[in-house]
Amino acid sequence: MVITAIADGIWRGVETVQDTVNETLFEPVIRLGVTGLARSGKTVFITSLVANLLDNGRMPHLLAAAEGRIVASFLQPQPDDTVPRFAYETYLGALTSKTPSWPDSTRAISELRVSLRIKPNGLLAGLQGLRTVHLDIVDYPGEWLLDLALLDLSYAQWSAQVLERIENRPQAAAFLAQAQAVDAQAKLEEPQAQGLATAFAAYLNAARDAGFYDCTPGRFILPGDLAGSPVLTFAPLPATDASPRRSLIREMERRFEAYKSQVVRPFFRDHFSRIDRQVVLVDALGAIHNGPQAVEDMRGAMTDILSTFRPGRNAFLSNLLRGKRVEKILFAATKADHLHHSQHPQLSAIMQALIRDARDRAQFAGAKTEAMAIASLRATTEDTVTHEGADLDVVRGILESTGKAAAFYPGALPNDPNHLLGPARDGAEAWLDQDYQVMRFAPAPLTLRPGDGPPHLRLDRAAQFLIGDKL
Ligand SMILES: Nc1nc2c(ncn2[C@@H]2O[C@H](COP(=O)(O)OP(=O)(O)OP(=O)(O)O)[C@@H](O)[C@H]2O)c(=O)[nH]1
Ligand SMILES: [Mg+2]
Repeated sequence: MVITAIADGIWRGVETVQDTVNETLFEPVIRLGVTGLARSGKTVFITSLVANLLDNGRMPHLLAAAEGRIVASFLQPQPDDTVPRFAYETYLGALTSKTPSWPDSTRAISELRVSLRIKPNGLLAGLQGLRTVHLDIVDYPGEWLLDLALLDLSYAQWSAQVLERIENRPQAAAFLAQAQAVDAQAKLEEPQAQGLATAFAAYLNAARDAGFYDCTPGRFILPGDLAGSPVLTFAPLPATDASPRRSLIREMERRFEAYKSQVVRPFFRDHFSRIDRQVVLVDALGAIHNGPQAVEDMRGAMTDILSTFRPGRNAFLSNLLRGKRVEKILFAATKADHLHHSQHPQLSAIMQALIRDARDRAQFAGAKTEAMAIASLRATTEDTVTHEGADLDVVRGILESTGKAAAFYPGALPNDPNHLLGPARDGAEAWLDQDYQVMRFAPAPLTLRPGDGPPHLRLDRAAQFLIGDKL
């Protein structure tokens, strides 16, 4: 018995060594980060991407798929044991059931590994056998990226910045009144700290709903399992001359530092720093519908997100990355199936103008960036109707609110993106000559041919940009 156990132990050891050698030498791993602000379409994107990699009949612009070189693709256990698994089967189930529905909102990080068996191409095609490429997809909230800026600030600096920024925002009135009323130098009373933190979180949520993106600390909006813990029980307070021991302000400062070291840094260290390719999803049509202010905010968010990927942006991060950097970043406007394809070039042009601007402002150099308009899961069909004597390009779908079929025309996007971005930059209150509508369509019931994934728009081009060169 003992001998078997030893032999078994040795055998395992050998196996493990072999596995690691195999993995690093012959089985490349691509870590693809998928992020975006709340409701931007991350969960639907990953679900449809994976379904379309497993059945790649609808991926003609992913070259390896078009050339028939993806011989097999399958889901595998992910490498990280402590990160929740992306609930692929549940989400796909919801999207493809008889009465399809969109997946529920997700609030934290999750991960999924898809492995692809690939036939090599080019000169080596005849000489080499099949290769395995692992794609580790990591879904995380874009709000967490914006926390990077906090690392450079002391509690006093952060408080001053936030209080100035929110001074005139109606959503912040209740919190500000509370913050002015407390005696920050008095001894800490926990209910008071909790009251301030709750009011501050309520402000952040209201601001986010009003379309502001600068709603950090990110975990106040997406607390996950940290809800109620001291690292989330702080708020900005006006500066005081002194901060006596055990005072409210001293404790707030301590918790702010704890948030940085125990929440922000671990995320960047354990997850962000390992990403090779990144897609940032943007609900551009939603922002355009909300008006110039929301578009300007979206531009700001894209600049801030891009600047987190700038090597040297932050000492902590440069040290962590030590020269490793994200190689490709795709900004994708999602839900393009709300537009007839005759308007897709305009939406793409708006995204391209936004990222050019974000690159300039973030002084971004390095990773290859690209912008496009996609629909992860196409919920509409196209039609042309006659309206007041003229042809109008519309999309048709089932409205989520009523369950009824409807034709929808969102408004004409300008050919020159500056006609939208200019007024947004100049602080216009409303669009001058257009209103842009949005509608929520339910996912359409699907009948898929064998080998086909769910219908989409340009998901294959997105995949080609992100991982095509590694297949
Ligand atoms: N028509 C259409 N709607 C989409 C598409 N992708 C997402 N949506 C809509 O956008 C909503 C949000 O999509 P999710 O994928 O859940 O977004 P998320 O970024 O994961 O959201 P959170 O988990 O809340 O951060 C969905 O419920 C749909 O209403 C798409 O390709 N087409
Ligand atoms: Mg989600």
